[in-house]
Amino acid sequence: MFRAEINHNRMYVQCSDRNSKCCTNRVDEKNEYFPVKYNMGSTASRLYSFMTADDPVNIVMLGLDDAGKTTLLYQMKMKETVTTVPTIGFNVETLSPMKGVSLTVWDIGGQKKLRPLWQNYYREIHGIIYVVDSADVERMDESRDELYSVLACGKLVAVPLVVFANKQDKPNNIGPSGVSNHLRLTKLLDRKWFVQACCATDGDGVIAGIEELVRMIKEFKRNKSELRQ
Ligand SMILES: Nc1nc2c(ncn2[C@@H]2O[C@H](COP(=O)(O)OP(=O)(O)OP(=O)(O)O)[C@@H](O)[C@H]2O)c(=O)[nH]1
Ligand SMILES: [Mg+2]
Repeated sequence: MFRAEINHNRMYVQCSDRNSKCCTNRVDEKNEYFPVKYNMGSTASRLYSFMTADDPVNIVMLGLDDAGKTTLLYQMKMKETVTTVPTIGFNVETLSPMKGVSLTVWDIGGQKKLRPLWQNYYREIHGIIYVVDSADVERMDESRDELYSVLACGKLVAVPLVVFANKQDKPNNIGPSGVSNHLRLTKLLDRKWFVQACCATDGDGVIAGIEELVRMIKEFKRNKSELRQ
């Protein structure tokens, strides 16, 4: 858990576990959110603004609680399995999954009471990762409804989507085509999307999904800049 406060145009972030405090320049006049780097619910170790990067690629990672988002984030970042706790707030990491590519990934807590907050992170987003527990058939409809609420947001028009059909190691999983059917992905005609089977705990399928997302984001950015010309 951490607490953030604004004082004299500086942002202070305090972690309850280590009682560490650090600050950065205030970056958002509207107080919408602040780009805080926060590691796995442990230490507010770095603070930075992705807005100042030359060619930022910002990705929001969403999905129901327990889908495996945070596990996936750190598998992407460190190629390791980490022990997670339910995310209250968010984790953010910058990844370099391949040469010349730098992605800022925002992993937002998926508990029901936190989902109304997802929309606070939809600014300047170039890609969406949606994580599904492929073995949680009971909550597949809930997951689909949440996905469609996300995609209905005007700030995410045409933003490419990769659905990670996670937990493929679980014996009762419904596979990527089952996830695709439940989520009715073929109905999505207004954006590029892709379903990737994966296992966040051992890393299977993770890189393949990211490669596909990067390919789609490049196309999305190219189209956007062509439209501006
Ligand atoms: N068997 C299996 N378990 C997984 C996999 N990915 C994640 N888990 C487990 O699922 C549980 C939830 O994982 P998290 O990454 O914390 O889930 P989350 O989506 O971040 O959840 P919230 O932060 O509450 O939104 C943990 O016990 C993980 O170890 C997977 O591929 N296979
Ligand atoms: Mg989490």
